[in-house]
Amino acid sequence: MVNTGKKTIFSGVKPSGDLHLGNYLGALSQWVELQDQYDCIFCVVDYHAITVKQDPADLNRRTLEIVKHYLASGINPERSIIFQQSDVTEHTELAWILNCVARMSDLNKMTQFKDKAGENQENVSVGLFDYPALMASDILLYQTDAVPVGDDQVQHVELTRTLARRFNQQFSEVFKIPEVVIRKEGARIMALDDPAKKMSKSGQGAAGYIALADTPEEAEKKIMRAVTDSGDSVIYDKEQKPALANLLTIYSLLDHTPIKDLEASYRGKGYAEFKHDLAGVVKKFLAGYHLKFNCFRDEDVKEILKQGMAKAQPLARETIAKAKRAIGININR
Ligand code: ATP
Ligand code: LTN
Repeated sequence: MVNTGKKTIFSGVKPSGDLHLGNYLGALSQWVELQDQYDCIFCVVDYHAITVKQDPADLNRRTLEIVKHYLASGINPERSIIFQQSDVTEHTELAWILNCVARMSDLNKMTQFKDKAGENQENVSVGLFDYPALMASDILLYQTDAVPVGDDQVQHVELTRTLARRFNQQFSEVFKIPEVVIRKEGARIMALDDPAKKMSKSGQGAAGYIALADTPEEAEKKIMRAVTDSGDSVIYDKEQKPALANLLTIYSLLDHTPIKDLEASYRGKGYAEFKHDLAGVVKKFLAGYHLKFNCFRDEDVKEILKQGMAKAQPLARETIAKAKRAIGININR
């Protein structure tokens, strides 16, 4: 990435499961739009995936698949850097330094750890607990201005800001303080079978999420079976009708139609008609998405990752050198 004077965006996805519509609407589709105004860096964060057990062959395959999702969503590797986290070893190096700045009390506040570890806190990996320090490292290495993520990651970006400020104060001004960017609608797509839970690729049955790899027919069935609320008028009301609000959000984002217009066109019509049409919208979206996804070959993806690494590494090296100098390491060389 040449220095264009534009602000820098950084974000990433873990290669830990099937990507779903929540990932697309909350993250990927937002990234695509940001490419016009920012220098963007999109990472496949494989070291985050191994915080829970992964099958090695699956991890490798999924890493390439995530890149294909980036490309199918519209990320342009000519404009944005796409790379694999483990290819740039400065990520784990800075994570260690940040581990020594982070306090137990910072990490103990992280709700995602509590959700993921559940009752099993003593037996999960230390990596799962410490994961936000690695995420902070990802972001801070690139002097990132803004981090577009879904709502569930906001707390981790806030921690990143805390660690950056603390480091700058304790040593010297090394890191830029990043802002979080979340979309107004779609930052938290909910599970189709339970509107109180976020759509998630792990820890949920397949009925709750539409995988980007689902066939249009599978997706149609999931939409038709999605839970709805009592009543039958198609109105957006997050409190009274959380399931319908979620479906309206999905419809609106995929069809590029404001929710108000959808409410108007379904006035006097029931849920069944609405769901039938939404299923059509989702099917059409997935069919187009699969056509794009299937165009990319593994060889092309590996080349994109190689080029991405070559662009990301010098940026990461510059920051880690500054950070090490600030803490008194490598000062004489
Ligand atoms: P898991 O659900 O297995 O914990 P995840 O989907 O949260 O994983 P990633 O795949 O790394 O984890 O997330 C990629 C991006 O998608 C993140 O920015 C995350 O905030 C966003 N995202 C994940 N789930 C949703 C959702 N239900 N709605 C909106 N955005 C989401
Ligand atoms: N923690 C995120 C993935 C992630 C990320 C990042 C997102 C790792 N490093 C840096 C934005 C910026 C997740 O679980 N979705």
